[in-house]
Amino acid sequence: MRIAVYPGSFDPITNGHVDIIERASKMFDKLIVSVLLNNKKEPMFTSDERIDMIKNSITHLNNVEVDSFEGLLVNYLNEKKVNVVIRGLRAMSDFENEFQMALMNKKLWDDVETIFLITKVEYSYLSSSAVKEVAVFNGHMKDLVPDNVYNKLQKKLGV
Ligand code: COD
Repeated sequence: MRIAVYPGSFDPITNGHVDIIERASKMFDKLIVSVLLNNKKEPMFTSDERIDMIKNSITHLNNVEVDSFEGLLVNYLNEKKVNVVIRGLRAMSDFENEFQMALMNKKLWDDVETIFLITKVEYSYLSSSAVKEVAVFNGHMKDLVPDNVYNKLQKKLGV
């Protein structure tokens, strides 16, 4: 069985993430979307909220599981017996960071392979932080995130 892990902060999941999940789910028998719990970035949403939002955004995909992990990604991959990591690339600015992360993971576990999926043009400007900023200032973000995330953001921010 071909299995891959798509790790991230997903704070919150955006339409850009969903697009990567949909495309990766067609390439593998099973895709595990996994949320980092002990992120050094201070998240807006709790891990349970982030996991729920991902689950609610991918109900149309039956080979995708949602999970979480703490600590090093390679340790988690080892536990799961999965050696393929999916990441998304938007721009050159992503590349540097992603390249470094992929090399570090490979250094820690030589069997790890990272597959980069290029964003769709319409999502190339989209990030969780941009969505949060737009939401805080009550800007239009209905087209940027799944409906359940839009509702959750509105509730959280009281807008
Ligand atoms: N279009 C395409 N791809 C996108 C889009 C978009 N619009 N938005 C985001 N993405 C991609 C990102 O480029 C990224 O590849 C992925 O989706 C997830 O994005 P985020 O922002 O939700 O998650 P990150 O980048 O904060 O996740 C980082 C990890 C948690 C995976 C990483 O920090 C990690 O593995 N930490 C564990 C510690 C570890 O093992 N460290 C060693 C390696 S340095």
